[in-house]
Amino acid sequence: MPEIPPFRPDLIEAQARARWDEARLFEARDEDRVHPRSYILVMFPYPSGRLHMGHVRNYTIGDVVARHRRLRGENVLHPIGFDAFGLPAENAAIAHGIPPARWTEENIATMLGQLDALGFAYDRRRLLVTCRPEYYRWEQWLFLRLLERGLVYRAEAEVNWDPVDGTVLANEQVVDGRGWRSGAPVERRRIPQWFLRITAYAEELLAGLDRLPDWPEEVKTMQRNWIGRSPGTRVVFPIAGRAGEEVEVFTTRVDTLYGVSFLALAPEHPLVRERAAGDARLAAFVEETRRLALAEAARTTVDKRGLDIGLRALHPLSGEAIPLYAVNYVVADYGTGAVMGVPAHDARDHDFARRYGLPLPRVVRPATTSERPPLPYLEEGVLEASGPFDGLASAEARRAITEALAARGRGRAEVHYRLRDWGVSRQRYWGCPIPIVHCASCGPVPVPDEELPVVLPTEVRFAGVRSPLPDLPSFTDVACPRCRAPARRETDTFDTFVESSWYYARYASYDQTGAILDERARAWLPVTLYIGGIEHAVLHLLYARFVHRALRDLGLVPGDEPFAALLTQGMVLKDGAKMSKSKGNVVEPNALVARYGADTVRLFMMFAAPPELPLEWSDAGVEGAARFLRRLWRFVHEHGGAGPRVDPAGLDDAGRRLWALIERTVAKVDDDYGRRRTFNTAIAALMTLLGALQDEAARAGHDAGLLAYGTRRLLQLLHPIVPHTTEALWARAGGEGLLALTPWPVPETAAFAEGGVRRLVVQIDGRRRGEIALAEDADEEAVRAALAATEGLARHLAGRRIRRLVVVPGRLVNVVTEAV
Ligand code: ANZ
Ligand code: ZN
Repeated sequence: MPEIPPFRPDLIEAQARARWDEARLFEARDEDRVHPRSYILVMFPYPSGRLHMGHVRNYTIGDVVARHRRLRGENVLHPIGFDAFGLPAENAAIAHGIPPARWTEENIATMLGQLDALGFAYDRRRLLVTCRPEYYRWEQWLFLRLLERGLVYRAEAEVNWDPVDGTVLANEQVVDGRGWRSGAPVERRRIPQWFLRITAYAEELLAGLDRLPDWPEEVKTMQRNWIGRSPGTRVVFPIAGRAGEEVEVFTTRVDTLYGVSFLALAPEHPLVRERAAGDARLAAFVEETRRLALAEAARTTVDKRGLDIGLRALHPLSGEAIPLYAVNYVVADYGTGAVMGVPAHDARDHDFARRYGLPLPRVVRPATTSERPPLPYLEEGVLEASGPFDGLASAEARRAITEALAARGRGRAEVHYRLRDWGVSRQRYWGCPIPIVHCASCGPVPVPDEELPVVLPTEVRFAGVRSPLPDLPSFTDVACPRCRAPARRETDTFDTFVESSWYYARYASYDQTGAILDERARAWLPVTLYIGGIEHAVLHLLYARFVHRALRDLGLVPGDEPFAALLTQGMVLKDGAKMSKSKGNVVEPNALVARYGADTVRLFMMFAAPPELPLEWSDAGVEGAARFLRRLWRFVHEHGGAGPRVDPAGLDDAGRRLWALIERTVAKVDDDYGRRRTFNTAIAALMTLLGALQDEAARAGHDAGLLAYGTRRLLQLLHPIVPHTTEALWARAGGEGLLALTPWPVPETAAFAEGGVRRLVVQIDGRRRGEIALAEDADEEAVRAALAATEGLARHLAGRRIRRLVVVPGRLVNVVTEAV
């Protein structure tokens, strides 16, 4: 027996990759109109400088799916890029004086090397880097189109202001309420910023979720809650003694209208501001609550406080006088920024009314019992003490009361959303410049298309935290595009979520210099399967769904949704905790690949857990994966080989059983990689198959042909997971050419036949091309499957369609084909 060469991942992996690269296997074919297309997309990384295990898991899943589909004959688009703008590059520049552009590009080069070393089958021509002008110029172009369509506006919004460094801080730069560099208490300031009108699509974004059956339920629920559709009523309360003035509230429980005992206004409400001007106590209260800058969530848990602002409102139906309070638990930017206080039926109002001794009129009682449950009673029920509406059920009462209000011009039905418009301005340097010029006489003026891109200067010096852009006259000082007077360029840059909201489309038209997208985007989209972390369930995925609709309305992309199916991979854990730098429990992919080779890492990752579940890191598991590959290596070298053709009719019982196992495994693994996406169970089946082949090899009187055939099937099926090792073994197992080019097997169903099996000669277009095994009672579908599954035949059928199929029982299959 010839000596078995040592298993050297470092050598065979580089060799396999060189052969694939030479064959340009992974380039998606834009022109191919014959093969079915699929677009497998993984969430692109931030170029931090190194891959972490979460990336490796995400990208291995994508790679297995992409390779499997390609082997099945699909034309697969599987690209990679970098989400390259963002704060860490700026922080590195501040800390070490390296320009963000250089830091970023160096990291990208390093990470591309790491991705290569893992054997990911990307179409590298399409590499997309969002901080390069050839990418972001189209983002600026898109922003201007949205502006034309009324989907962009400018409004004041609050930012974190560091009074010592004299700059706006990102949320991540505020630590315990203080600036991360200065340590000064951070203030809230209102400044004008740019917004994208995502709320214009709120209803559509919500309804679209019902048409995404291949998205995880969990993600859809999170998006529904984020959008937060809330049907209710707008109610108008006139102000006593002030003709024509009124306070409007939004309520989802207008059935409790007769239980109102006060109106609660946000401290930012115009009426509160007006009253505060002449009331020092009120002014102090407003100032204090505003400084607390309570997030919406916090306002529900805060200790409820308020101040009577000295005005009375009139109940819109009963005419009763109601006090007005400025309170700390109503948010300014939801509904109307004012709430009708119903202490008997709302928990927050209840707390408040108790503290200030306000009445608690009960107006809803349970429908089913005569008991009076304790207050606050939050359920729906039947109305009482509600004038003409007594006895109505809550839902009915809402309709009737809304109608009565509408008839008096005091209200109407309205739908509100929790979703806010998307603030895209960042007062940061390392981002895409917003293509606007501010002119003293014309106001904000769009940069003309011919002047795009507005290039971000990369030769900049950081003196502290502040963005260098506002202090760079070569950037800021421009002529107004409209009136030519001296004007100033916008120095805010885009939120980096803007780049990631449309990159999936640009991969299709990656080299298009004349337009943002072209007909290739229409051909490739939507993404067949999008794979990434659950942490992007809301913002990124919602922004991309919004921008896709905007692109659709510009006629640039097909359909309503960017991602037909979504897979959210589970976290990588170590000792039960998330693997992360801050926890100090990181295993470096680099070091692991250097020690074991990429295939061991890939195999462990895919075997340790199904993709959606958390994966517990285990050194023993990695060792186990390495052992399996060494076992495979030895086995193929000992027993692999061309072997004689299998004659199913000549197999003994044990042989028949092995053959059936081989074919069953083909069917199972295909289903596991495809429909079920349970890569771990596929691997388990393949481990069983290797065991069975080893047993067969040890059995006296085994069939050498069957063993060789089974070994080739094993390598084919393992290939998407451990592509390098199987490629290196393919020739040794009697395979021809590149394994990565060998069509995916189809199970020979004859192997499962209860009765006898016959060998039939196959003639294709008049020539004898080989033989197939068929069950005696095989139907036409089984014949077709057997043709596709048989090594050596598929080649003659590639790119052709079967026009006629004639089976001469027991002897011959005659196939006539035509070109497709
Ligand atoms: C009276 C009432 C009685 C309410 C009752 C609830 C129960 P969602 O589902 O979130 O839309 N609300 C309205 N605007 C608010 C604001 N700016 N800040 C804080 N709370 C606000 O909830 C709508 C309900 O939240 C509204 O219905 C209002 O309180 C409150 F038994 O009005 B309700
Ligand atoms: Zn002007």
